[in-house]
Amino acid sequence: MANPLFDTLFGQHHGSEAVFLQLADGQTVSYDAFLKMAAQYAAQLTDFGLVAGDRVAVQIAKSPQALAVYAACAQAGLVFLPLNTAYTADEVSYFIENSGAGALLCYDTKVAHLRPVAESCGARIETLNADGSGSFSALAKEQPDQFDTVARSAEDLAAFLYTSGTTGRSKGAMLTQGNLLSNAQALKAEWRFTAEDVLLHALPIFHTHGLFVATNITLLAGGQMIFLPSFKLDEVIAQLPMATTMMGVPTFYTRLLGDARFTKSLVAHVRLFVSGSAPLLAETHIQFEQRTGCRILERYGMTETNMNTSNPYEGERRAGTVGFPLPGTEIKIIDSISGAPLPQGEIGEIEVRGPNVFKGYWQMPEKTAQELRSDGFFLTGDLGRIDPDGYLHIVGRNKDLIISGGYNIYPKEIELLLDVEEHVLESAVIGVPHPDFGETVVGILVADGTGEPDLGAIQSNMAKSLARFKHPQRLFVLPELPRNTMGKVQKMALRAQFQDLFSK
Ligand code: MLC
Ligand code: AMP
Repeated sequence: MANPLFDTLFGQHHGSEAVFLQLADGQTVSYDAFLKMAAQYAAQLTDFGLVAGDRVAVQIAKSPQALAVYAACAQAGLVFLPLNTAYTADEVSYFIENSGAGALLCYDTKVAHLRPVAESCGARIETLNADGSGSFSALAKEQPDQFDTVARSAEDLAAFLYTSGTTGRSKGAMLTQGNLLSNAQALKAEWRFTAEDVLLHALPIFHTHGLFVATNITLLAGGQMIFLPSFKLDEVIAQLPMATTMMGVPTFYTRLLGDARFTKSLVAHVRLFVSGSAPLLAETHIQFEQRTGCRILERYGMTETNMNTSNPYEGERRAGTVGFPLPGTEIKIIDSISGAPLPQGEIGEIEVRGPNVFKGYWQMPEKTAQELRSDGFFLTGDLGRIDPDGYLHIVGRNKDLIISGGYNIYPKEIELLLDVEEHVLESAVIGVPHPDFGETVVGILVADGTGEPDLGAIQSNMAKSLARFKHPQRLFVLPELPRNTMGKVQKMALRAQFQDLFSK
């Protein structure tokens, strides 16, 4: 096959008048119209001088046009690099520099901030706004709506997704065409997706969940998506009666359960609800079944690995577990110090191997070697155990990571900024339970003895560098941080101290 990802997901729909996207305002986009737009975008990106393997960074709102840029990259053999729309110009600058992107697409409102960095890196910068307007789409309109698909192999790169690290520096996870395609094929079969399916899509499309899991499966099956710009409760409730499937992070489901309009009859046509990206409380799973008669299907994945495990479509969906390895994927539970596999039932670090596992971190061979073993197993940093029936339970994390509303936040990145604030000697950032987001960010500061840290000024400084969802919701000053005999900060003790801060 000339280009496995494009041909299998997109190319199969050439000429099809079937609906691909239903928008909130009632408009629809057919597969054919979508592919014509993608062909124009592919031609335009190629006209910028980009060639196969070049990176295209995008920080744009969720829209059919934004999704067409993904399709265009696949068709032109370019590497799609989507960025969270909440990232500040500082954050985006790092991704552009680090990836060596050849082009950056952003909103009209951000172009002035981002132009200097794009130009200093030699990246072409154009705009694409939420309504589809912008300099990029204006140029692309002049292009032919047919494009000769660029030949690629399953081993070639299709996307870079940046994931933060415990050192505070983000790493570009390199995903191949084969990674994405094999995972979409496994999930389509496991979750029984067909052309009859209508997926309610309210996730962002700059992460694995909304971009690959939801979109690639729908494309493969030839189904439709109700494509909402974001998760807004009223809109989701209005659209649910038209859907057959929905995917979301746990916050989606707890918010739905908090609304009296969310009833069994509202979701009578929905055959499948999928949850992932963060732990779904067993309590939410049970309440959901009591309210709707449906059992949420929980699965487990990562940016680096796509999806690894899933509860069964048929058979028991066990609350508090993430099910079984997907076909072709292997899971091992190991002792994180010795690396030796542990006996069944014991808690250890989860390792995963399979066609879904990424190629490594962009230009970080040492980091790659630490996490991706030579035998192909990837160290997830998650702690788990396998029960006697083979279900994987995720019991914690071996990595210092907070997951807030499905977004990953690495404390180190925030601590590095807090540590250089005036009158701050040191800091520790922790995740504490939060009724809406699952976990949220709290910063603990120790003063340096020269004066009191100004918490208001510190919060505004955070806003200059960090996306809003990473900002500490609360800051506290303590006389000292709890440490063990080795001098290591005891975050467990801090989490215990602040665990009830946001309790209902
Ligand atoms: C928004 N805000 C958040 C937040 N999202 N704060 C903490 N955590 C979050 N996740 C802040 C905003 O900055 C704003 O702050 C306020 O909340 C309201 O903003 P909003 O835009 O109205 O947010 P809301 O609609 O409430 O969004 C919450 C959400 C959204 C849960 C719907 O975050 C979301 O769609 N999350 C999904 C993330 C996801 O797709 N993860 C998949 C990763 S892939 P203020 O103070 O200005 O009001 C992955 C692999 C795998 O993990 O296994 O899937
Ligand atoms: P990301 O790097 O954003 O892809 O986030 C991946 C991390 O999300 C994993 O390493 C897990 O810690 C977490 N995660 C994903 N799915 C689940 C789940 N179903 N239950 C618990 N944690 C999950």
